[in-house]
Amino acid sequence: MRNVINLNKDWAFIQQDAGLPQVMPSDWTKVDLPHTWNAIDGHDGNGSYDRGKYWYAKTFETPKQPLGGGKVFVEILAAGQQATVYVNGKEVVYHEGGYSTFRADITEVCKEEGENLLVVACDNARKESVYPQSADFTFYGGLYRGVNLISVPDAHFDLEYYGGPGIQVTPVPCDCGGAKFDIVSYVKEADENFTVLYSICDAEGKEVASACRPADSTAVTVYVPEVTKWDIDNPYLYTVTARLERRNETYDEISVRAGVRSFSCDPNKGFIINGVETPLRGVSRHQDQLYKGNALTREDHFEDARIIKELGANTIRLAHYQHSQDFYDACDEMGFVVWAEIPFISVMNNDLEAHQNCISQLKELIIQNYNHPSICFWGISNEILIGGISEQLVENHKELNALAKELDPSRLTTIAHVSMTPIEGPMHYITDTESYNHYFGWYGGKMEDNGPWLDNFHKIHPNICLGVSEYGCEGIITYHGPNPACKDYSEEYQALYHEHMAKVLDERPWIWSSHVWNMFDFGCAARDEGGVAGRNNKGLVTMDRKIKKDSYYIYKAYWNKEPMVHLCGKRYAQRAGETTEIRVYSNQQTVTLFLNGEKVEEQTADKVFVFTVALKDGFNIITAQAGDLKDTMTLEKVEKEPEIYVLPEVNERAEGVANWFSTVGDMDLKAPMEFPEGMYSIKDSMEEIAKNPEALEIAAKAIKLTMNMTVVPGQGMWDMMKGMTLDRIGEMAGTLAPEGFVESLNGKLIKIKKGE
Ligand code: GCB
Repeated sequence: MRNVINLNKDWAFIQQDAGLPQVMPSDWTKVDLPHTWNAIDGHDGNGSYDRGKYWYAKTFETPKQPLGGGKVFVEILAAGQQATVYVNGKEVVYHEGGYSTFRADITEVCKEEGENLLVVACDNARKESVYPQSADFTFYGGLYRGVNLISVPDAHFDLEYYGGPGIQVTPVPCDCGGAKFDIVSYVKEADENFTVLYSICDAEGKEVASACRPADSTAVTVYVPEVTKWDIDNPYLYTVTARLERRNETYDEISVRAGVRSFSCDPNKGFIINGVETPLRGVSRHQDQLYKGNALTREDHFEDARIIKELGANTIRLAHYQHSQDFYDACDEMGFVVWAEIPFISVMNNDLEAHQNCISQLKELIIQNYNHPSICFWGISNEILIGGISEQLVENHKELNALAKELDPSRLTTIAHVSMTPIEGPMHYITDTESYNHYFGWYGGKMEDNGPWLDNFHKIHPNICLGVSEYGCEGIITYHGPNPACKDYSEEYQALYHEHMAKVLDERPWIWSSHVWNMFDFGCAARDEGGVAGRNNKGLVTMDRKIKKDSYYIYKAYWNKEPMVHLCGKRYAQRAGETTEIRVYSNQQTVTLFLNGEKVEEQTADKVFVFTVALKDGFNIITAQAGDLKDTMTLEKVEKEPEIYVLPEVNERAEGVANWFSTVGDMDLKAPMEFPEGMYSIKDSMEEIAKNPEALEIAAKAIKLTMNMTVVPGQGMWDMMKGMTLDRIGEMAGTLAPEGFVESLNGKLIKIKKGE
């Protein structure tokens, strides 16, 4: 029989490229898995993190099959980002891609008696041909999901095909109330005496159907006369077990869970599950937590899923790579519709090898996760036009899409376009559904631009199923003020932005899915924004999972049917001024506000209730009440609000923009821009501009002043930015660049000669 032995305990680790040890090293650090060496520096704000080739070692005894013979595999659940595995000094597998499972047959190199030495060299240094290369998150290194040994008899279900489970189950509901389960399993080294027995059990463990097939022809359709469907509110799971039998003995056994559901997308009706139109409204998630990095336990994954469930979301985009089986399990069990994707992101590398890496990561994603009923969409790329478009890029997308459809005709494909992807062009109609990442109201533009943009696209492309794959803005719970504005990083602006977006999306059920960027703040070592370096702070919840920001509750009011009332501004606790605004989010019709026990007002509204109150000197108790529900906070009236409420940079940048214009001189900012030959201009890429220190200084200053991004060649977000031209960056900045700003930038650049 199969024996799976967990090897997570008692590893030796060294954060040096120490080379292959011949014996178990005694002077390395003792660690248990899951483990990453970037748990701290991956988001500590230091500007960089350790990317290198580091070594793990562990001893194990060769597991034995009762009848002798058999095979032994090592299973690495993921290794960031490239890994070479050795057993007793011999290389057994090299794997590229930091997010998928891989295995190696180590039977021949294991010892008959005594201990074997397993060594893994993990490497998260940049490798041009392995995705991701440039992206807004930390590429953690290490054995961060764990390692197993698997011992099987000679005849067994396949373990070597792209790290898959050896069985593929496709449940298809029938109109009659039953379902057919198309099942195929992959058997290795079985002779004519072997058969495969299939058994389908319901959620209570009762067998509801079975089948038997010869081991050399395992495909079968099994019919279950009455089924309970897998749905968002009732994620009902069947278990399908395959047993490899020889006479009266089970040689190998595997089980997977399966859910019976039908789904589709329609450009006008949005997402439909089991015949019911159900707009998908939810969040994106990265797989890391504060000071744990991506070395998360099954409990950590389930806890994240529970927080998302409490929000009331019905979908999760698992960005930007394959996540842990634990998380897909949680989604199967809790009823989320999942968008799973590969890290083909930001900038395409033209090398054939890089394309092959995309292909192998897509194969692994689909083959390893095929059976999860929560997954309905395969995402083939994210914001890939940041690096510009080419015929090859379009071809590669077509190839990836065709591959996804070939491996899995039962699901839909999708793509996350970067905001400036032209509305017309070759990137459309490749995948079954499409989505845009839009940050109007944060990086550029106004939040009010979102609705009209979506309506316009829908009008131009009435046949495209359109979703919003990302939208969001930073919210840092220290910053507050009475007049929240874009780029002030305040908790209040983030909440206002999401109030707007929640409504825009609620009013457009034809949008097949929307995903807030992001559910949780996450690690991005290169970032330095809003006074919190090393992280992306667009989460609705902080990276330590301790604080739900006000923006979390607006979605709870929209999406979670359980009655709730939430007072905003609890952390904006010391307030100045004659009056102050109190916002309340609730899914109840009527909310009453009390100040120090006295009723202020009763309001009837839809989700957002806004009251104006005059605080008394000193402490004030504010209570919001909706039916039996209450929420309370204490606010202090002060002469002057604390300085820490305002990020110093916010004022400095406003002054900086004004000064910028004062140095423009008598340039006519309304005249058409000129682009003289041999001179720099906004049409140049950042890489070109970086060749001239003067041009770079001007460009970097403009980007800092408008978008608050720090540009230093070779550092931080440089990889993502270097291919972009300044006019595209100007487009991104939108209204953050005041009128005449881009013209004045061009005016400054065209005075600088190229090649000097
Ligand atoms: C995006 C990217 C995502 C970033 C996000 C941001 O569009 O897809 O990886 O983290 O923007 O916050 O800028």
